[in-house]
Amino acid sequence: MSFFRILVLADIHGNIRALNKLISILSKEETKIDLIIIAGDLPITTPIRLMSRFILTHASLSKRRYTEWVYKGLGRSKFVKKQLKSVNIILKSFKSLKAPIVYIPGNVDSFEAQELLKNWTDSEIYFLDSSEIILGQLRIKGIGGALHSFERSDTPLCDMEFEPHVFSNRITPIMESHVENTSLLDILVTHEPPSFIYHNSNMEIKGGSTSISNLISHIKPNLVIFGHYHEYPLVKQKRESTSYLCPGPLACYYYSLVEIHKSEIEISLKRMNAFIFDSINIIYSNRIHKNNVEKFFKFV
Ligand SMILES: [Mn+2]
Repeated sequence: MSFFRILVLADIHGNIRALNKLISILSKEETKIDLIIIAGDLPITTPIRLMSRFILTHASLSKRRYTEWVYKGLGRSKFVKKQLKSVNIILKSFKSLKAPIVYIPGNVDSFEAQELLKNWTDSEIYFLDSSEIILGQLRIKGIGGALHSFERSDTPLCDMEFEPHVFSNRITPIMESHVENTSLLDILVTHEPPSFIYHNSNMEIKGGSTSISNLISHIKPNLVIFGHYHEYPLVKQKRESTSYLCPGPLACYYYSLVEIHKSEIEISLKRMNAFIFDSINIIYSNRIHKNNVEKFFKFV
């Protein structure tokens, strides 16, 4: 493999307009993609009609109560239908890039949406969750799901949110089965980030998983890819040790390209202009920090 280009995405959240725009940009530029890696949260989570229905019947716009209603309550069957429909449309759109997809599930992926992704036969998809795959020179390990946020609720609400000890158990098989092989480029893909602290003049946020950080110190991958925290699209590129990439949410028109030349990795973060009336972008974009994230973001 002399030159290899990977399109890296995360947190699509059903934004088909952003995906179609990306596909048309790549084809206009004649940017050939050899592999697509998606770090979770592909299905839609905020279908406008379902959200309106929730607001009408509950007279509230509480994120916690909406999440509970669609995963554990009466909204579930309609929500799952919307998720399946969005997965179908998105996977069909990806086909025009003619590249295999490596997918790991995010916290919002319902069990049903994951089954659809796992059993998809119309194009080449490798579904990784506490498992690995070797594709040419690349060895990719994937861990799906995310840590449950105690600030939001007492118990996990989404299908793929886990208490810390459960999440850590999901990582153990990857930790124990790892065998060093210097002829392969190791990529670790997770939805949850490794343990971090984000600190600027206005705030200090701690997040991520110490179990993922421990895994990274054990396997020393060449590249770690994660998503979930839409706030911090970032690249920390290192020549001799592990590089980190959070491509940012495609829901908000972020994506990333990773180019591998021999064993050199070159990462670039990209952002497209969003459509003005894109409700999915509007819902998520207020969370994004735009100024110099790398400077304030540290892995701990
Ligand atoms: Mn997520």
